[in-house]
Amino acid sequence: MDLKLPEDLANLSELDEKSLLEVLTGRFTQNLIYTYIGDILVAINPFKYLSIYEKEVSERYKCHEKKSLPPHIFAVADRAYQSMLGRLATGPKNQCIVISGESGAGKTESTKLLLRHIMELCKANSQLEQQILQVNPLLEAFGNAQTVMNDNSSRFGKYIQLRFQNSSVKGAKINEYLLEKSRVVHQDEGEQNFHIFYFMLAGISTEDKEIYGLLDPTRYRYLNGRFGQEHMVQAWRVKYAEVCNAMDMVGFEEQEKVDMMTILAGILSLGNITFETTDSDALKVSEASRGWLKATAGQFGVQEEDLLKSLTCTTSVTRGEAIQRLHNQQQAEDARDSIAKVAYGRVFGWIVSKINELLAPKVDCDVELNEIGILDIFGFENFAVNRFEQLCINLANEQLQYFFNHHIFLMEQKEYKEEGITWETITYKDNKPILDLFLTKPIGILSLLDEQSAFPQATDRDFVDKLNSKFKTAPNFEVVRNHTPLFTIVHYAGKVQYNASGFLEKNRDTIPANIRELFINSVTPLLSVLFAATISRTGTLMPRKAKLQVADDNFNSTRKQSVGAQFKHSLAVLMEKMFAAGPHFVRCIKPNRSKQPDQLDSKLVMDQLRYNGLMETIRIRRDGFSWRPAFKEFAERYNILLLKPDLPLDRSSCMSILNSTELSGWKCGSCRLFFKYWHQEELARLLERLGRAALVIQKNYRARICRRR
Ligand code: AD9
Ligand code: MG
Repeated sequence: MDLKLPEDLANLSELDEKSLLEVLTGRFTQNLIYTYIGDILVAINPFKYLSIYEKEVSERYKCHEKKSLPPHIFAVADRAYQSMLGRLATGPKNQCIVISGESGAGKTESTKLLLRHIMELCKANSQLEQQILQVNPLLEAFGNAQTVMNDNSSRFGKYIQLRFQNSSVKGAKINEYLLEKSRVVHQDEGEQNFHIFYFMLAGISTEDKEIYGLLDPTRYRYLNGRFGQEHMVQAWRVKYAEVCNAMDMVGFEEQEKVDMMTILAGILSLGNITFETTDSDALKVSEASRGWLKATAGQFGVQEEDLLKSLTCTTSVTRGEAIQRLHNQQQAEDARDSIAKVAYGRVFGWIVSKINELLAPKVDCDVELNEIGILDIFGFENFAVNRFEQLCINLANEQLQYFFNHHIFLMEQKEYKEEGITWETITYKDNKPILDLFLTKPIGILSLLDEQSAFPQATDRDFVDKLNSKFKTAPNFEVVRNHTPLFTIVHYAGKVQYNASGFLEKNRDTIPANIRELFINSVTPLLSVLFAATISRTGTLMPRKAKLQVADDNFNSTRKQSVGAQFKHSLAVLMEKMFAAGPHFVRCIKPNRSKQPDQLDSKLVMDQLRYNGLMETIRIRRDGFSWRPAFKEFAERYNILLLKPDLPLDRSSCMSILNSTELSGWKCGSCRLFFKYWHQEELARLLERLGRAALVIQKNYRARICRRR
């Protein structure tokens, strides 16, 4: 190992931005994309295949000592797994691996590698292992798309929870967050619709194409009338076969697959329906798209007149009387697009709940299961135009950064203070004020948005005016003077200007009653189930007993929560779970914006190091004590080192234990001990040595007994 290129940045003798960048660049040019900061892994996206993920490598990283092998993503998986089994140290059994980084930095690829290695570690039975591994290609096909930042960008967030009974995996559960449904009907320049549409059109057989009523891909408006060049089509064809295979492996039934594809075909046809006004000012489906109307009705399994009605008018019930209001052209187009979005969103939600059903652990309910969760969300985004989706995505990233800061800086330094450890406080960029700006009640951005969404007459402009008047002096908010409703937020990762057009509508996300009714009456079984049932918070489908509700999406509540409120709630639930688990961090770095191998743009990388607070992280890992067990916790586990299991669980026992070892550099506070991150491994080694010695003694003892006989 080149001494100037340490594997652990916490060992850097000179700590400044320049030397930090030099080390990371030096390592990157030698294809060393992984570097530690103590127990945290920094990963730079290589944008090329590296032969560091083979089976032999994975073997070497099983139950290894951290210092004995170069930094690797497999080592993080190993550490999480060993911690869950209580082999490494004291602390909670449940673990979470938090992967962060901007769009295209490598989070999803890291997630897949982590999953793969954990499956290797627990020697999962082959069927369950395959099912779990096949979840990713399936979710990616339906939930990822090409954006200007990443050709395989996750357009939803996910938390994968692997459930274990002792050391063996018993099942998995996925929570998904905020699929970007608007992509189904609109994509910005240089972007695409969800992968599955292209995979399907490229891979489907001529026969099935006819059955589903699919036509030439370039005819579809929702795909912008474009398809790929031959080499892309080839690759999509392979992907389609993979998706079909994944569905089979996970356990989807044939009819369900057929229904799913038919609904997708229906969405594409629906997008081609256009409207025109007649001489008498009435609205009708344009002559050219009558065929599309017929096709859509067939694919959705609904009556053509019913579909037409739900596109061209709204029915509302006032005092028991149904009143019909005719749409104008814009309203009809909006109705068409909302049908497409809601149908796609429901299919996606259904896939996730189906996966959860199929992968639910099959164990008795009194069996204790432990968990390793892997969080892979959509990375921080800053596009030419940033909409409601970007606001939610960036809020999720703020929340993650806060989680990181809280663990690494806040809790640690608070304990030094409480326990009287001499310590020079390390300051870090606290993003709590930005989180408060979003989440505070009653005047956070999301509450204001809900307040405005509740007024039917309110406009996006009104919302921005409210923001401007409430937050004009807030440090992370900037007023934009423009006739478009714009505002700027200074995020931890940089300034983002948001365009609030469509915010209220997206936040309300209502489905008109007649659209729901249309689908409930569909003869396509899956469609009618999707709309007759609602997907519960636990992800399973629940039959709906109540009569039609005017609006609802994912939750089984009589009053619909707004999208913002739901997202806020699911983030809070997620955080609660994560705060109770042992955390492991992977910080992904994007080396260049052009997605090229072997290119590192120093400014881009430096920006990420700065906003991630990497310098401060190195300092705290170098000088700080990341493992801080209470006396009782420590003595309980390690008094065996003195071969006196009955020692009292107090400070003096801890001192006796520690003085019997050669460990140095630890400190003792008033109620707990303070250790460097590497002490955990040294103690684990001592325990192991003791275990081995005990085995030898046992063996000799048995041999003696046998001889005596
Ligand atoms: V987003 O927030 O979902 O838009 P991610 O998930 O951070 O983003 P992703 O993992 O999708 O990024 O990585 C982007 C691309 O970088 C991948 O499609 C690969 O082509 C490439 N990549 C990332 N990590 C690796 C790796 N370890 N080895 C090789 C990689 N290529
Ligand atoms: Mg991703």
